[in-house]
Amino acid sequence: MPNIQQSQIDFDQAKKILPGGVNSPVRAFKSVGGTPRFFASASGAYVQDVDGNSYIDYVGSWGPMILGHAHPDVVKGVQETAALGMSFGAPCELEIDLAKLVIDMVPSIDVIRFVNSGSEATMSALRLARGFTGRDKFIKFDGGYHGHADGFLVKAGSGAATFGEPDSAGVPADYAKLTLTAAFNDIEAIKQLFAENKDEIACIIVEPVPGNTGVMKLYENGFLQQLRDICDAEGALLIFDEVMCGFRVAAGGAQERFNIMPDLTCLGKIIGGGLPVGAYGGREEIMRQISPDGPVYQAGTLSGNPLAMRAGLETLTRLQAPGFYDALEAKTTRLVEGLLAGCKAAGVPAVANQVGAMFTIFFTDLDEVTCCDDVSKHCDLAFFGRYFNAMLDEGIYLAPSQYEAAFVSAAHTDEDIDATMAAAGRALARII
Ligand code: KE4
Repeated sequence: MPNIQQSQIDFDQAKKILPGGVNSPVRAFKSVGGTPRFFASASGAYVQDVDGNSYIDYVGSWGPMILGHAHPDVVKGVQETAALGMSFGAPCELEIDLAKLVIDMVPSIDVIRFVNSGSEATMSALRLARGFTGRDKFIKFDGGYHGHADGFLVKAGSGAATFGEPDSAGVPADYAKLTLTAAFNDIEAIKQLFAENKDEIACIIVEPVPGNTGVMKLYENGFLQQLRDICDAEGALLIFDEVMCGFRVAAGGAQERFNIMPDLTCLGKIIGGGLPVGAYGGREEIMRQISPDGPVYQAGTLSGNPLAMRAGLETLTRLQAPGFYDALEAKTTRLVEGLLAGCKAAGVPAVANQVGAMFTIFFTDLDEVTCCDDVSKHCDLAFFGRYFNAMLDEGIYLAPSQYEAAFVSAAHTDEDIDATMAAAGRALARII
C-alpha cells in the first residue's frame, strides 16, 4: 500500500472548509471509496500526488489534457500571455483567433460565443433554443449529463407522468416539468413526447457520444440520424453537447465523425487546454439571437479571457497535426483490448465501449452496455470500486466512478500502455 498520509491530512482539512472536501462532487471518491489523492504536479501522461506517488493518468482533468499535462508549448503560451495582462474585460484579438479556429474545425458552427464552462455553454444553448423557437419544453436523455443548470438536473417522471422531476434539491418542481426525458436509443419514446407536447418542444439535447453513463455508442444503430430527422419534422433544434467528445473523437468532434449536423453545439474541456473555457455555436440565423445582436441575454466577466484563449489556441492547433487522431485511437484500442484480455484471463466478465480516445470498461455479464439502466442494473459497481482502488495502488489513475469515461492523451507512450495492462493484471489478481 503506497503512503498517502499527506493526501489524508489534506482531505481532512479540506472537508472542514469545502463541501465534501472538494470543488466538484465526483472528486470525493464517494462511489468508489478511499481517500482522494491531492495532486501536486503533472507532466505528460503522469500526475504526482502530495506524497510523491506517481500515476499514469487516464482522467486528464476529465478530458482537457488531450496533449498531456503541462505541454511546453501551451505553458509557454499562457506564460507569455499572462505577462501582458491577466484579463481585460474587453475584446481582444485572441478571441477572434480561437473563434476562427473552432469555426474552421467544427463543421456546423458559423458563429460562436465563448463562456467559462461546459455548464454555461449548455445553459446558454438551452435558453437560445427556447428564445429562437418560442417553446419552453426540451428533451434530454436518462444518464445524459449537461452540467448543473437547473433544467438539466431532472430525472424521468415517475409513473405515467412524462414530465421531469427534480434530481437535485433546489430545483423547482414547476421548472423541472419543462424537462422531458427518454432512454437512449428509444426513438418511439421521442416520437410520443413530441405527439404529447405538440409544438411545445424547443430542442433535443444529447451527448452524441455519451460519456456520463460510461461511454455509450449511439451512432451505430442510426439513433443520432433519427433525432436529426425528428427535429426537422417537428421544428425543434438539435443540440449536440460535445463538451466531452468535442475535439476528442475527431478534430471536428462527433458531428464530423458521424457526419450528422446539429443546429447548436456545446463545447468545453479540450477547447480551453486546461483553462476554464466553454463555448456554444451554430447556424448564424440562430446565433444572431444572442445579445447584443438579439433578444436572448447571456454574459460573463471572464468570457474570452486572454490566457484561456491562448491555452485553447495552442492546444487545438496541435490537434490538427496529420494522423493525430488515428494514432490516438490506435493507442486507445490497444489499451482497451489489452484490459479486456486481462479480465478474460482472470475470469472476470467485462465489456468495453470505446469511441476514439475515450472508453469505459464495464464489469458485467451483458454482451454490450447500451443505456443507463444497463449500467445501474447489470454492472457490478462494487467490483468497479475495488478495481479502481487496486489500480490506484498500482499507479494507474482512472475516473473514480463507473459512470465516467477514461481518456488517452498524445503523451501516453506504448510503454505506458504496456505498463497499464501489466498493472491491471496485478490489480485483478488482488481483488478476485
Ligand atoms: P463543466 O461545467 O463541468 O465544465 O461541464 C459540464 C458538462 C457538460 N456536458 C458534458 C457532456 C459534460 O461531460 C460535462 C462535465 N463532465 C464532468 C465529467 N463527467 C466533469 C467532471 C466534474 O463534474 O467534476
